[in-house]
Amino acid sequence: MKVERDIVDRTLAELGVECPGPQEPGLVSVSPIDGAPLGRVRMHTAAEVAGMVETARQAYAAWRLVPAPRRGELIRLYADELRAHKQALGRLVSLEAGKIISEGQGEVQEMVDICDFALGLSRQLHGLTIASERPGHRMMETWHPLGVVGVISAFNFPVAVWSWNFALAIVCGNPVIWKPSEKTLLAAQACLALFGRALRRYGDEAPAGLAQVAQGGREVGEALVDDPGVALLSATGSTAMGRAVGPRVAARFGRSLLELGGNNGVIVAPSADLELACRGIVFAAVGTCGQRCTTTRRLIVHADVREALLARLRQAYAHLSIGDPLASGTLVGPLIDAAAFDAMQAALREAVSQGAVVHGGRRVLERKAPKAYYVEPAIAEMPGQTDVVRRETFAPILYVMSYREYDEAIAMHNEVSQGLSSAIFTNDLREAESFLSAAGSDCGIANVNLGTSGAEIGGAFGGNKETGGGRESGSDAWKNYMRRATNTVNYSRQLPLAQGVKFDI
Ligand code: UN1
Repeated sequence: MKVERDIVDRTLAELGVECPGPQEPGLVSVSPIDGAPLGRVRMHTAAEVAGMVETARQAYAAWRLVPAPRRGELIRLYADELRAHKQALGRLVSLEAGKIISEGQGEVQEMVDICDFALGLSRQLHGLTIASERPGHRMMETWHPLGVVGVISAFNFPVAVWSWNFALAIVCGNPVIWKPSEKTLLAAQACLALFGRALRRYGDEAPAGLAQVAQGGREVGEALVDDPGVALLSATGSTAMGRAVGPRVAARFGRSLLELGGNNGVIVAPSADLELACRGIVFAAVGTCGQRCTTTRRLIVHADVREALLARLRQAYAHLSIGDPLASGTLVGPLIDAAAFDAMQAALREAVSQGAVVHGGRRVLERKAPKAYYVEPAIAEMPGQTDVVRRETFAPILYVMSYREYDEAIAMHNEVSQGLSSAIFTNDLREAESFLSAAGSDCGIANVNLGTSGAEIGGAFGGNKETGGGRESGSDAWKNYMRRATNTVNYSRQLPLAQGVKFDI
């Protein structure tokens, strides 16, 4: 299997991505499809990041004064570029992250959707008016732009998650500095290039430095984390990364928005439509080769329907087409790299040592693609929720446990330390409502009769517990990117004090 150079060159040219000359310090982007280099980007130093923060601070001073609906217009123009180049950008996502074409395109659609949402929001950045206890007084809250936003994103959603942050940050009046994953460097350059085209159409109102990309390794990320000029640091990645980033940003009283690991469970009740459940589970368990933070990793199935469901799942798994994500008909592309493959194999060995019966999980296509890592998605039948099940392994492993009583299923579901997404398949109204209730799923996302992945942008996205608590994308997530002021106006001729305090001078 080999990525054709011609496709790469055409894609990069259409998107306006220019690779630096060989004399410049660079980072190489490698395709997980065949393990071969796709291109280079210029690498930045920590000192350069400090310069970017300074540029962004100046941009903020000007951009915050542009009326929000005018800021929205810039995002509208950006969405035009994304619509026009959806095929090419989606293909680049597939080339760099290894997702199948439909999922690559879907990711760009997610960008378009959040831009549309942000555009509407640019006329809706509203605060409350609040009844004052004092006569002749009015109280209200106002939302102001926050400042420079830093975004650290992961390889698995190389463009969508950044754009959730970017589109909202821009309409909220903030410039963004983006440190993409070192595995998806070119997709970030492409987003920047397309935004550059939108800026040219927008005209002079936009200051320089609204969107900057800082390419590099850990030191570049740390420069953003530690710079007091970065008002909000939004980071997506592992719980380990969040554990390092969160306290450092908090130490300088910065704001952080963390979207960390998930260990998403699905409960399948005896009344469930098993056909629907099977389809929902397979997409969520093997889509993006198990490398979404919303991937279904745990299946908690009622003992009475366990065999029937497992038979369907095994049948579906046996017919999955695994291979070149650019080829039509493929459902499962490669893992991102050798380390991901090693982690998957280690988890499967550990599962076996903890009593698992494993189906699938082997490497395939090794002869055709010796430097790439294609795997059969695995189903691991577990004796219970053992240690390996409680950990997030970023690979297509579906751990299966059974239950007898509904309460037991909920307890098992909520027992893990992560809390991103969850689902129940049931036709029992009481179970469905209970799952969504205060005593039900403890996750940030809880679904009934659909899978754990593939959320729409209109809702708030994020999770609880070790998932970090942040909420991005829809609903009122925009408030992360603004600072709130409570304002009281006295339009009387008296000066009554609140709480009835007397202070006569
Ligand atoms: C992620 O994996 O970091 O809900 C984001 C989903 C996508 C976003 C996933 N809309 O699966």
